[in-house]
Parts: sequence; structure tokens; C-alpha cells
Amino acid sequence: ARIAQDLRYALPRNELTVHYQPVVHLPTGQVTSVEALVRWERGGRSPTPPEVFVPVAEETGLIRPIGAWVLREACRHGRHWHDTVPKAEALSVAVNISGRQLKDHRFPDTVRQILHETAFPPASLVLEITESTLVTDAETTSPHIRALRDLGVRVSIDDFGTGYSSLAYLRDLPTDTVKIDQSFVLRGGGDVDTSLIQAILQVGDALDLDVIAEGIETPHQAQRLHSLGCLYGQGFYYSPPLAPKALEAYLTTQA
Ligand code: G
Ligand code: G
Ligand code: MN
Ligand code: NA
Repeated sequence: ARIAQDLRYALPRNELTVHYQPVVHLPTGQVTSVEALVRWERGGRSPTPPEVFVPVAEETGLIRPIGAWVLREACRHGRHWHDTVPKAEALSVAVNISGRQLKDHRFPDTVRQILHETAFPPASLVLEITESTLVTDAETTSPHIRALRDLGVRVSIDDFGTGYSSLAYLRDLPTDTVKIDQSFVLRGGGDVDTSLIQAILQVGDALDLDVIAEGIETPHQAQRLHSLGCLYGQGFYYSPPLAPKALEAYLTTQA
């Protein structure tokens, strides 16, 4: 209850920030996109992680203003990096979208307005939707995904391999990217996980989806994923999520 109370004031009190984690092209180390991750600094108290407050935002409906704010920040920063960072013109920005946001029939229009306001190119925006959100309430969400795709926005399936979507369902969804859940990478090394990662890479290949591995913490994991044919990855080995200024510095040293 306390979290719900405080969360109502988080936006007006400027307690929310967005951090960005680089996603790299494994063969070259080039940053191809960044994932936006919201942070909450609660006046004086220890930071509350998004695993804790995003579900509360969903239950209370606060996800609508908070989600729109995160999207606007991400597009605004993305526009700024396109304009100012050498070789960043093609950088994509990925934003996590929760189930309640996607189910809201106004959501595609909110995204359209934010793209217009920030002059961020739709093709540079990626919406990350978890596999379980995609499967739940598909009759409601599928038309919204199509409307978003019609804006030119791209869609990524997050936490892939942890939900229950059938391959036929995935085939018919207009998506662009899948993200291999970090549990497959972190446990890595074992034969079973290697086979599962290979299976996911083959599904990506068959459905013409880019595959991003999450949770890469060691050079060994990066090497192994690369050798399995995975082209993109993110994780603490490359960089943790960074505040906008620090991300800008990271991009600049890469360029
Ligand atoms: O670092 P990390 O603690 O940021 O994120 C934890 C979880 O919170 C992840 O599952 C991530 O997808 C989710 N998350 C982070 N930022 C956002 C956001 O802006 N919106 C939504 N819906 N989820 C987010
Ligand atoms: O669920 P989603 O994939 O959106 O969540 C991203 C989460 O993973 C964030 O909490 C982010 O901070 C975290 N994360 C990013 N890189 C790593 C990593 O290398 N190892 C671990 N354990 N977590 C990571
Ligand atoms: Mn994500
Ligand atoms: Na994920």
C-alpha cells in the first residue's frame, strides 16, 4: 500500500529516471540498440526495483502515465543521440511494454503522438513485449500489435523461451526480434541449455527474426553464443544499464 501511495507522486516529484543498457553486435562489438529500463529513486529511501513497482503500477493503473513518460524519455534521448553522437544515426531504442499498456486501446495512438512530439523515427523504436503478455488475451492485443506495426514501430518478444507460445502463433505475429531469456545464458555451459539456445536460434532463423541473448556476464558466454551463431547480445560483460550521460559517453568511445 505504501508503494502504491508513493508511486502516485513519483512522476510529479521527478523521482523516475530511465537508464539504458547497450545491445551489441557480437562479431564486431558495435552497439546496435539500447534497452530503456526505468529506475525509481524514492526520496531518501533505498531505490525500489522495477520488478517491485512495475506490477504495482499495473494494478493501480499508474502504468499508463508512467509508461507514456518512459516512452517519451526514451524517444527524446534517442533523438538526441541520433543528432549528436557520431555513427549513432541508426541506433534503435527498445522500451519494455507491460500487458496492461498493450491491452489499452488508446496505446497505439499514444505511441503515435509521442513519436510525432519527439520526431523520433518509428523504425528506430522497438517495443519489448514478453512472450507471456503476447499469449495472454491475444484477441485484444493482436490488433494493437498490428496497429503499432502500421506506424512503422518494431516489436520484440522479450523473455523468449519462458512463455507458452506455439510456433504457429509466433509465425502469424508480426514481430522482428526475439530476446533469449537470461536464464538460458546464465546457467550456460550445460549441454541442455546449449541445445535450447540452438533451438531458439533455429526458430529465429525460420521465422526471420533477429535473436538477442540477454544476461551475458562473461567473455566465455559471449564467445559461446557467438560460436553458436547468435549475432546480438547484452549483459553486464558489455555494460550494465547506464544513466543517459554515461550511455552517451559509452557510445562516443565506441564510435
Ligand atoms: O534492471 P531491471 O531491474 O531494470 O528490470 C527488471 C524488470 O523490470 C525487467 O523485467 C524489465 O523488463 C522491467 N522493466 C524495466 N523498465 C520497465 C519499463 O519501463 N516498463 C515496464 N513495463 N517494465 C520495465
Ligand atoms: O526482463 P527484461 O529482459 O526486460 O529485464 C532486463 C533485466 O536484466 C534488468 O533488470 C537488467 O538490469 C538485468 N540485466 C541486464 N544484464 C544482466 C546481466 O548480465 N546479468 C543479470 N543477472 N541481469 C542482467
Ligand atoms: Mn526487456
Ligand atoms: Na528479457
